[in-house]
Order: sequence, then C-alpha cells, then structure tokens
Amino acid sequence: MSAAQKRGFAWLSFALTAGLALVAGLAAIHAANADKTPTLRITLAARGMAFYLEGDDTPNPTLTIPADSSIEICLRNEDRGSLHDLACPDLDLRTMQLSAGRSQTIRFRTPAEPGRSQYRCTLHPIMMRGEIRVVAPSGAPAPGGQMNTPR
Ligand SMILES: [Cu+2]
Repeated sequence: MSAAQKRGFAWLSFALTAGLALVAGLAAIHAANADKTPTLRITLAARGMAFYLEGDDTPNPTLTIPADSSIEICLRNEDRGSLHDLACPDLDLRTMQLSAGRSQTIRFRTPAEPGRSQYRCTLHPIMMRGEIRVVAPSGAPAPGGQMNTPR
C-alpha cells in the first residue's frame, strides 16, 4: 500500500466512523425526544391522607387522561410522618413508598381503549383512592367504556 493509499484508507475509515457516530447520535436524540415528550403531565400531592391535583382542593380527584398517549405522573408526599405511594394495577402503575418531602415521576402509555380504573395508595387504600378515566383522544368519554382487563 502506498503512502497515498494509506492516507486515503485512513480518511475513509475516519469518515465511516464519524458517519456511523452521527447516525447513532441522531437516532439516540430521536428516541430520547419520543420518550421525553409526554402528551400529559399530572402532578399529584399526597397530604392529609388524600391525593390532590396541583392548585385544586378536591380530594382524590378523578384523573381524566387520553387513550393511547404518553403520560407522566409525578407524586409528591407532603404528609409529615406518613409514607404514601400511588398504584393502579389495571394500568400497571406503581410508585415507590415515598417519605415526606420525596417525589417520584412515573411514565406510562395509556391503553388504546377508553376505560375506567381505580388508583390508590396501597398503605391507605380506604382513604386514598380515586378514579382514572381513560377517554378517547378527542376528549369524548367512550359510551360505557370498560377497562380491557378481565375481572
Ligand atoms: Cu398513603
């Protein structure tokens, strides 16, 4: 191999490597954007043995979320001295048990079919419970929508 051929080979392999790195980088950015742009973000606070949406005094509110969408729920425990979590077995959601001042964000994809499920704190399931309504993306509730989980 001549010096010129060697230089050419070195340049070619550099260009190939750089090209592959660029493609991999773009793919990673694309994937990250797809994951990190939820359709809806919900912040729930746990306090006084109930869940509350930010800026709303309704205890254990119904959470209405669109079907077939990427959702992010952030649970924050504001109760001194009590652990709380958030679970919805139908939708396969569960946070850790959070001590006062801690929060956790969970991301999930809603089912394609509208329906209703219960959410609760597994430590205080009688006091801390509410409904999650998965609605058609248009916002129109499905007629008599049932969750697609056998009971
Ligand atoms: Cu609790």
